[in-house]
This record gives sequence, C-alpha cells and structure tokens, in this order.
Amino acid sequence: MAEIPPGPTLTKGLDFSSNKIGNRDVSSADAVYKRAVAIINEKLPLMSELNALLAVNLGDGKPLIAIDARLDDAKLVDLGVREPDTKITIKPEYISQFYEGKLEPRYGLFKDAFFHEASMPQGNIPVAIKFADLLTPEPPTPPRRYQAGMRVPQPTEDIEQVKRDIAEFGYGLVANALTPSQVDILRSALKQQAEGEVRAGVAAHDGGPHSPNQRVWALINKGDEFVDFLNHPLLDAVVPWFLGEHAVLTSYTANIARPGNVPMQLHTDQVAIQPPQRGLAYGLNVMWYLTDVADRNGGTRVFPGSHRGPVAPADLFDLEGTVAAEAPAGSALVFESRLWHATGPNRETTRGAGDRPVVMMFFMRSFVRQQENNFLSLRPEIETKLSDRAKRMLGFCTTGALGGVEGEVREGIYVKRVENPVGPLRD
Ligand SMILES: O=C(O)CCC(=O)C(=O)O
Ligand SMILES: [Fe+2]
Repeated sequence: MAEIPPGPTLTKGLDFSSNKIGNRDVSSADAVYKRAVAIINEKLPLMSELNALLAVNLGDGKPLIAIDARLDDAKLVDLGVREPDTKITIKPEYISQFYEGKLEPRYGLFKDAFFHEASMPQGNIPVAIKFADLLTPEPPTPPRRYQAGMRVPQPTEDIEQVKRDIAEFGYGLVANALTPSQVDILRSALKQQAEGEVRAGVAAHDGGPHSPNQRVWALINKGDEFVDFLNHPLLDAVVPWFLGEHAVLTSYTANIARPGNVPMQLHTDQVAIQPPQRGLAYGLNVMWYLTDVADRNGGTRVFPGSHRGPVAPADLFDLEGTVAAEAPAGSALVFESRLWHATGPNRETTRGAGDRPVVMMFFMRSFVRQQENNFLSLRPEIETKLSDRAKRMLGFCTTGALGGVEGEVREGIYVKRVENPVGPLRD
C-alpha cells in the first residue's frame, strides 16, 4: 500500500499530506535496504550450505551483493567479471519478510516475475530457493520422494477410504463419480467452449513457450452443464467434512493439458495465503477427470504426504520423486491445499486425442477472499437461474459474520446487488 500514492483530496480541509506519523526514516527506502543487507550479513554463516557463488540485486542503483559460499566460510566478495551460479533480483522488503516468516520463499521469489520477467531468479534455481529459505525462521525440509512400490491412494468408491487418504496423503481418488455418459456431456461442453474461446480470441493459454494448455475460467457462466455440475453429491460428501459448512467456491475452472506442454511449477494451492500457513488447510480441490488420466498425458504430479509439516521442494521445476494421480475418466481427484503438486508433462503426440481435460471445483474456507470475483464476473442472466445451493457456493450467502450487504450479516441470507444503496442523506 505504501507504494500507492494517495488519491486526490475531495474535501476542503482533508488534505492529509502534511500529517506526520512516527519517524519517517524508519520506513524509508534506504532503511529497508539497510535492514536487508544487515539480515544477509547476519545469516552469512549459514550460507556455506549453498555451495555456490551467488549474486543478489536489491534494486537499481544498489551495489550487487555477491556471496561466495563455495567453501566452508561463506563470505561477501567482489564479483568482478565472474559470472555467478545464481543471480537473484529481489525487493529488499522481501528479505525482511522472509526473515520475519511473513513471506514463503517459493512465493516471494517468483511472484514478481509474473509481471516483471527480469525479477525471475537466474541460473541455479535451487540455490536461489535455498538462500531465501536460510533467511527464514524455520527453513523447510524437502518432501518425501515417491518410489515405485510405495503405497499411494488408488481410485475407490469407498468415500471413507478417500477421506483417510486425504488425511494421510493429502489427496484421494474417487472412482466412478461420473457415469460414462455424464463424462461425455461434460467433456463435449468443455471442448466446445474451449474452441469457442479460441475463435473469439479470449482463450487463456499457458504451459511453456508454446502455451499449448488451455484454461477455461469462470465455468459457471459457460453453460447449463456447469451449473448442473454443482449439484454433484460428492461435494456434499467431502467439502463440509473438510472445510466446514460455509466453504465457498474460490474458483471453478477447467485445465486442458495438451501434448508438448512444459509442466507447471510445483506449488500448493494456498500459496496466496501469506504469511505461509502449514498448520491448517484452507482449501480443498475437487478435480474431475473427463478422460483417462495417466502419467503420460499430463496427470497431476503430487508429492504424496507433502501436506504435512514444514515441507517444501528444493526445486520447483524438478518433478523427480513425484507421482501422477492416475485414474480413469469419471474419477475425481480430491486434494487439500497444502499438498505440493503440479500439472505434469503431457507426452502424448496427438493434439485432441492426447488432451487431458479436467474440471476443478476449488473450495476454500468462507473467510478467504475468493480467487474469482464472482460478484463482478457472474453474468446477470445466470445469476437469475442459480439455485440457492449454487449461490451459496459462489459466495452469495452470509456466513454469520461475513458477506453482508449494508451490514446485514446474520447467517444464511442470500444477497444480491442493491439497486439503490443508501448514500448521503444530508441537508
Ligand atoms: O492441471 C493440473 O493438473 C493442476 C493444475 C493446478 O495445480 C492449479 O491450477 O493450481
Ligand atoms: Fe494447483
């Protein structure tokens, strides 16, 4: 917020720009920078674990901080003309936030790169992650690696087994949750929609330099099939059990992983919740398989059991030790939001037949801001035909303390846009 300048003053006498709050120097850019440098110095003795020559850029005009951590005693050096193994460009406040446990390194290191390519760590990525981990109060340990023969969840119709699997492994697989004809209806609706979005020039693609994958966002707007789909009883069987009765759909999307994709980077689905919370799962993702899903066609890769404890992979781009959550069409993968996972590489060769379409109904506890802002994106003609159940899922129902309109938050009120909200009533 501090980076965003105040808006224009509308009221004579209410220009706050000269009001003094505390000692301005404390939050000045220079102080933030100095604190970052002091933190790096304090943690220097731990850095020999990096076994690398690392350069940290804390902003334009600031001297590059070079750490030679190739020998037992890590020390600051002058890089000269040497090329570092890893180069990190990062805001100095993130260094303090790592140090204070307010920001998870795997989020902090990569979040700006989304908008600003130059802030992507360069060179050896695990070194960059390890560096940031070493600044935190409790550096995580890597997840247990899957090896052939280990027991992992298998598709089952026994919902109690699915729940036990979610508790033990962070995910479970529900067999035969959809009939073959239901799969056909949903897959063909999704295929048509995906093709329509391409034709209309509004398709969302990702999955590497050629971006073969396609996301279809806000499915609630995109056909009766997807409105009906929210009636599925599997949701009643697992969502309230895991998240409480007020859980909301944080997003309702499809992901079509296509041949030739680059796998997604490993992540948890509660990455946007900072400070990082490993003690509580905030979300539950119900992912519907609209085709047979296997390792070969981009099946979601998971580290089984990685939902528990202060666990995080050393390299977000290395899928070694993960396993694909394989199951036939009509199954559902139900996984909790602390599980480390990623869309796998689709190694099929034929586009279309080799596609891996899945629908994700991602629920979160009701007090977490929804990923999709349904209040702005829901088409009005869809809103009029939604059942109370669907409205609740989308967030159009008060939960007892949250979600009210003009202050009315008693539990169980279905809300809608007020035509004429109360405004100034003054002489
Ligand atoms: O496509 C997949 O298999 C997983 C997608 C995913 O993890 C996500 O969208 O957060
Ligand atoms: Fe995910």
